[in-house]
Amino acid sequence: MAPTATRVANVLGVVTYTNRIIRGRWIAGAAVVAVLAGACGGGGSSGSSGGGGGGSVSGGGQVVEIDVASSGFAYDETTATATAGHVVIKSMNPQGAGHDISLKGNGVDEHGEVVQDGGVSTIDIPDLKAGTYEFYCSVPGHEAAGMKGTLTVS
Ligand SMILES: [Cu+2]
Repeated sequence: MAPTATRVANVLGVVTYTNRIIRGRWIAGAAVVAVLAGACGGGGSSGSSGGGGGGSVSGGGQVVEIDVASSGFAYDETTATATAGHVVIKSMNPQGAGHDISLKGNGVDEHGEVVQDGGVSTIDIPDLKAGTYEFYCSVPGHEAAGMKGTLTVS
């Protein structure tokens, strides 16, 4: 009886040990996935991007960020600038209410997708000419409520 009991105990011990290893690996794997997800997640909680200045992106085109304000019918800024050429305007909307980024003036009439909860509305204009444009939210009533600003392209 005693040897058998010992063997059972050993087997249980091995099983427990094995479980620990498997669980440990699983946790380590999950951690790696979480880190990767965080790395790819992008934006979101990266805080205010400051002046929202332009920058270039590998895909080509100057990126102008005009995020929606944390509340109300407004963007983070009422003015923005860009250099003539390929311009991509990105507007992250942190609100639960839907908004988009639209641009009009000088024959341009572009609308980004209506997004919410951290979604990004984007307008991609291959050849934006120098001039003064109005960026605004095209959801009915929002532009009239003040959700607009001026984009100066030079
Ligand atoms: Cu809006």
